[in-house]
Amino acid sequence: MTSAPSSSTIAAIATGPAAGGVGVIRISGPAALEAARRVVPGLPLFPAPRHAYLASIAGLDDGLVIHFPAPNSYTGEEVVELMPHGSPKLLSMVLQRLCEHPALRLAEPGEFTRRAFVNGRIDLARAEAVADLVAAQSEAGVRSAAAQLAGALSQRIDAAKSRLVPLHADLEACLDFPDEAEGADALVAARLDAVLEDLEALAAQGAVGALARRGAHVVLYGPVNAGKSTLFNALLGTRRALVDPEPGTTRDVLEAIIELQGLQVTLVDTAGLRAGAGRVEALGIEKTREALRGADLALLVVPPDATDLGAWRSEASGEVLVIAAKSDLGRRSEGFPVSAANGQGLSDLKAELARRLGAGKAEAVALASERHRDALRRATEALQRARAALDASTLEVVAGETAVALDALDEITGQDARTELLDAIFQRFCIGK
Ligand SMILES: Nc1nc2c(ncn2[C@@H]2O[C@H](COP(=O)(O)OP(=O)(O)O)[C@@H](O)[C@H]2O)c(=O)[nH]1
Ligand SMILES: [Mg+2]
Repeated sequence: MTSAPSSSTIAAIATGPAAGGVGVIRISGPAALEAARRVVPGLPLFPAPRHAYLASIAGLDDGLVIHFPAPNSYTGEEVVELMPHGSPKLLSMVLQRLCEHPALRLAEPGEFTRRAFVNGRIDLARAEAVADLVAAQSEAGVRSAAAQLAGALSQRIDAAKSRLVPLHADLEACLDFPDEAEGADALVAARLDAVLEDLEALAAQGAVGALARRGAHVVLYGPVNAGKSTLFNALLGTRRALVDPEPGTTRDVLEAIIELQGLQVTLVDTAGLRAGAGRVEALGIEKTREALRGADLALLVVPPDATDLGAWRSEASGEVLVIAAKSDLGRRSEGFPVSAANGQGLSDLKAELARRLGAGKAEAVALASERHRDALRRATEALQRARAALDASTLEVVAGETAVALDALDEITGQDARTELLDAIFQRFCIGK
C-alpha cells in the first residue's frame, strides 16, 4: 500500500543550480512551519494561508515566505516556501540553517512529488509527468507533459476503467446467478469491443504523443555521394558535415538537433552504403545500419540516376521517405524532389517531415514511458482473450481476463503501486521536485 503517512519533514532547494532573480526553498511535513520560523523569526504565529509575507530570511536577505497549510498544498502536507534572491550559495546557507532543526532532513530526488502521490493529490501518471515537464527540451515536449500533468492520460484510463468495472461486476453476477445470465453474451461482446476500440485508439495516439515527448530520430542514408551531407547541412542551416565530390567522405555518424513546428528532431547523417569500402569506412557503414535501427523515420537520399530502390529501402526496418536529391541536375519519377544546392523543395521537405512525425499533435495523449505502453498492451491482450473466450470458453474465463485488464490499467495510474516501482519512478526526478 502507498498511503502510509510520513512523519518526517523534508526541505530542498526547488529551483535550478544556476544563479537567478529568485530562488525557492521548499519545506514539507508536520514541522514545516516550526522549522521555517527558525530562519524567518518575523513570520506571524498563525500566518494567513497562501499569503506572501515579506520577511528577513536567515538574517541574510529579505524575501517572500508563503505557508500552504495541509491538505491544500503541493504535497498535501504542511508546506512553507522561502523565496530569497536566487544565489545558489545563499540558498544553500539558508538550507543548512534549516537543517539544524532536529525534525528536518534533506529531501530525496522526487520526494515532494512522491508525497503528493502518496497523499492522493495526484495519481501516478500525473506524478510522472512532473519529471517529464521539468526535463522537457522542446515546445512539443512541454505541451505533451503538461497535458499529462493536467490528467489527459489519467482521464482516458479512468474512462476505460469506468466501463470495465461494471462489466466485470455483471459478469460476476452472471456466474453467481447463472439462471439470469441468459442472453448476456451478446451485450458483453459489444461492451468488450467498445473498450477494446478505446484502448487501441489510445495506443495509436500514444505513439504519436510519445514522439512529441522524447523527440524524433530522422536518419539520412543512401548511396555514397547522393548528397546526404549537403542535405543534412541545408536542413540545419549550417555547414556541420564535410561535403566533397570524393565518395566516402562521411565515415562517422553525425547528429544535430533541429526543431520542426515545435517538435524536437535529431537529424542523423551517415556514411553512404557501398560494397568494397576500406576498413574505416566499413566501420562507418556498420554505424549507419545501427542508426537506421533506431530511426523513427529514415530518409533514403538518392541521386537522379539511382536505380533499384527496393534493395535500398529494405536496409531500413521502419518508415522510409525517398528523397530525390540534386533535383537541379535532373528529376526522377519517384521520391521527394529536393535540391540542397539551390534550396528548392527544402521547406516543403521540412513540412513533410513535420507531418509524418506528427508535429503539432503534442496534445495527443502520450504513452511516454515503456511502463505505460506495456501496461496498456497487457490490458488490450487480456480483453482480446476475454473476447475470444466469449465464443469458445466459459464466462469464468471472460470475467477472469476482464479482471486482468483492470489490474493492468490500474498500474498506469498507480493504484496499489509497489514500493520498488515508486522508487524506480521517482529516482528520475531531480532534488526539490
Ligand atoms: N548539383 C548539386 N550537387 C549537389 C547537391 N547536393 C550535393 N551535391 C554535390 O554532390 C557531392 C556529394 O555531396 P555529399 O553531400 O558529400 O554527398 P554524401 O556522400 O551523400 O554525403 C558534392 O560534390 C556536393 O557538392 C545538389 O542538390 N545539387
Ligand atoms: Mg556524406
